[in-house]
Amino acid sequence: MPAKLISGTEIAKMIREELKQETERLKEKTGIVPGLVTILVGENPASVSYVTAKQKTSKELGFHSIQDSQPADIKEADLLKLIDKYNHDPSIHGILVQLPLPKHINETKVLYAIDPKKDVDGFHPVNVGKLMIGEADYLPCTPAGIQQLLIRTGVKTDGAEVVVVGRSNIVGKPIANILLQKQKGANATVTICHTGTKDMAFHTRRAEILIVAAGKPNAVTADMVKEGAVVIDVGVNRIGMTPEGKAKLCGDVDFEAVREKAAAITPVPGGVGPMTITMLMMNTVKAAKLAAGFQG
Ligand code: L34
Repeated sequence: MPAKLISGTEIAKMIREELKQETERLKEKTGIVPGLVTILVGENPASVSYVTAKQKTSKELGFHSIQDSQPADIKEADLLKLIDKYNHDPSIHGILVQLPLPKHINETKVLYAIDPKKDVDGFHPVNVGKLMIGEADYLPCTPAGIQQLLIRTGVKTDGAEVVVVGRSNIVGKPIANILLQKQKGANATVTICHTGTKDMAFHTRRAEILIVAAGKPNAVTADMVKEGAVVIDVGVNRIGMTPEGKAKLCGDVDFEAVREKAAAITPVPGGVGPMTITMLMMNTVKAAKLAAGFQG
């Protein structure tokens, strides 16, 4: 029997409905409107598409939202100044600088410049450290979205064998850390595979939950997957254009073949992507609540 599809689109919709109500309640009780600025440097088509979706969603939820687009040749110092302006703007609770940045800009420096209280991406070293010790205020959006997908589809992580393919700072390392915590929706045995791994299939075949963030199509094929596994495909690869001029997307997993073997699988598009955007909204509501000292 082919795998059950885990619809990120559907689950994201449910969470956004909850967030919309939370935003209204916050406004009612405190007069505070969650404020989000998305900073986009240059015009990378994928980044433009993601940031546009983030803006659209934040408006739908009733946020105060600002799109700040900057030219690809902006000086690093000017970008840092811009961030500092938003650090001091009380109407803004969340600051997102879309990655990747142009090569002449030091990404680490930029991430350090964001006030950790407004770091709704969870990329500032203070927040990365807090995650490591199980004290995170903001979980990075893609990993947080993956955890929500597992929780809300009733996939048991407690004691599960989880294998993560990929060790990036924005997906691989944080999702491993999240699922490792002695907490609800976590407490898994986690293995991380990467380009230095000797026998990738040896590890992936043991996975009850397989999370793939390798950044290339067909990084995981059916022979690498255990019968009955839950497969989360984080990849978003642009592999051409549809006749209508839209980007054709595929994940990192050989979807059709793996679907015959897995118990459940996320599609691309419509899997992890929409969850990433929704978790940004969740973090922004949380940032506004923390700023307001609002517990409800
Ligand atoms: N600072 N940079 C920062 N924060 C992030 O959380 C991100 N990421 C990643 C790239 N850079 C970032 C995103 O926003 C990846 N990412 C992201 C966001 C949304 C989607 C995919 C990746 C998404 O919505 N994907 C849709 C398809 C969208 C399309 O047609 O292009 C999907 O259904 O998978």
